[in-house]
Amino acid sequence: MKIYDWPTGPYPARVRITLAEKQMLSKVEFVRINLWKGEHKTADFRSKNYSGTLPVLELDDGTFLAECTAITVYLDALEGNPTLTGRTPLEKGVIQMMTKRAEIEMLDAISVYFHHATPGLGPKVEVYQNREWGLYQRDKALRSMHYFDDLLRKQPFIAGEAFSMADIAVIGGFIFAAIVKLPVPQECKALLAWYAKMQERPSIREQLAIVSPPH
Ligand code: GTS
Repeated sequence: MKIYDWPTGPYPARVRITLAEKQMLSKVEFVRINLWKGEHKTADFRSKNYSGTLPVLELDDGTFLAECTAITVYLDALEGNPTLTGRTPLEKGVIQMMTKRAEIEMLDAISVYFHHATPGLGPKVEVYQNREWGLYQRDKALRSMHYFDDLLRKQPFIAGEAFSMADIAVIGGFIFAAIVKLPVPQECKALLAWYAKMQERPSIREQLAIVSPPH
């Protein structure tokens, strides 16, 4: 298998955390696509992923799977513990719901802020920007941090009682928040305590070191 990847990107980090959790990192060849040079917007790359985003998983039979959630569902079904997408129908449903919520409310919102209200990937890549939309999404992301904080006052993980793909999606939000310098408010104590606890997992600690190496 191949993963089209960018080492410091929050979304590719989600899939690398998944691979690490499932002890599958060594089974994958990583192919670097330089986001800052716009390599993800070329016709060749779009033939692999119409949306022109990373990561993309290429299977040995030539199938391309894009979207972190879809890739995670696929990898989770392949093998190994822990299960990241749930065992029972209800667990599966809740994890999908919370992953989507983490994306819509936090990670994707921060991404929109980055691409629209900051220089983003630079003028060659950011061909359309709408600053007002970006700032609106930044505020939405900040509100979501309070939502996740409230949630984590009542339960240990984003989707309930067990670590899952939804936790990894919120970790992606933290990674992007650090890139755009949007600190999680100090009053979000449960969210910050959860983040500290997440870093006890080697998969997350190691990937955080790659996305934001110590200076
Ligand atoms: N919904 C997609 C997913 O879940 O995979 C979003 C993927 C995405 O936005 N990836 C980023 C990207 O390709 C990579 S990174 O920001 O994490 O590095 N962004 C480039 C762009 O131009 O949007």
